Amino acid sequence: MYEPLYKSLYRIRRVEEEVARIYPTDKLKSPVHLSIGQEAVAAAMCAPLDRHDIVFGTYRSHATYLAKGGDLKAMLAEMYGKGTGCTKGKGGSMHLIDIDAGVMGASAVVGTTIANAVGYAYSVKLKKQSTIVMSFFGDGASEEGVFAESLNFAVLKKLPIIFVCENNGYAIHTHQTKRQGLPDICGRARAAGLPAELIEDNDILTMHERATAAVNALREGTATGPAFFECKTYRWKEHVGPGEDFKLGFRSKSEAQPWIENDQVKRVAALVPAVARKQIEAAVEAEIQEAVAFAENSEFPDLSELTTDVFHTVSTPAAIQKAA
Ligand SMILES: Cc1ncc(C[n+]2csc(CCOP(=O)(O)OP(=O)(O)O)c2C)c(N)n1
Ligand SMILES: [Mg+2]
Repeated sequence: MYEPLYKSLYRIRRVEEEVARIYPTDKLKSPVHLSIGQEAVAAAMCAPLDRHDIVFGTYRSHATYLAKGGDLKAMLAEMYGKGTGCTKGKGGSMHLIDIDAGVMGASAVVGTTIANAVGYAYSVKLKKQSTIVMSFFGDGASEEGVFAESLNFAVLKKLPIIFVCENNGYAIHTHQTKRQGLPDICGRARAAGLPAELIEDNDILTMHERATAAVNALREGTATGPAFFECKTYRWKEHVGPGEDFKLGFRSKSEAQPWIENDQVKRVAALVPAVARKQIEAAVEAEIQEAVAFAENSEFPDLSELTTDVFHTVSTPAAIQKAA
């Protein structure tokens, strides 16, 4: 169990470190919301899912995309704005999608994919499929009206969905306690009728154990409706971008320090035998190098792509120029 978990964790951490390294060169054509420090949530919660199961994420979804098996080459090419990217270079980091891997896309609009995930779970139920849907969102998203509406509908219709709130304590620069009169997200889920569990300290092994139990319960039919997890975690980097934000004054490095010391990547690394660990790390490094080269060597989309995948179609370059 520790080896696949370590591979998933290490891969996310190293991909995002590479993204942070490349970002200042301006080769990446997309803003990036990094999950460095938070990888454990996606790695643990996605681990028990099968490839045909479905996840919906947010603009901070590199970790979810990778943990669910999303294609790394298509992800990096997307962030480079290349035509080989997962949305042909049109969406960037905030709109990662890999339908084959069950990654159904993300949105920059906070909270929106919670309802998308519930809608998907409703279709699963109507079609009597065995798919499990997982919805990832932040603590800030739990303040959107769509959160309450979606939870209510999921309970009402007994949908096969697991909600995962990645509670990193902040919505941009504002702490949860400065936004929520009652900072108890699990409490709100329970009020909607869901079984809700709070997992503290970014604890990957507890998350893994609890996610496995919830997924098995849905598969075996011992659970007949949705489940909810609030996973406490911490973002090490700035809200958007590759740097740090401790100088802005809304949080301190000393607040972050215990989370950094409680690094789950290092924790799981120590549980994997050294030989296996080195093999995993070498394989991930090779995959990243190959994916970066793929992204760099790919072409930008053709000009004609400007007018495809849009609601209003203007078909020829001459027509584009005329429209402009
Ligand atoms: C509907 C909507 N309102 C506001 C914003 C601006 N905004 C972007 S990210 C963000 C914070 C969301 O915080 P959280 O859900 O905790 O996610 P995190 O960034 O911490 O992962 C806000 C308010 C937005 N994108 N969409
Ligand atoms: Mg947050």
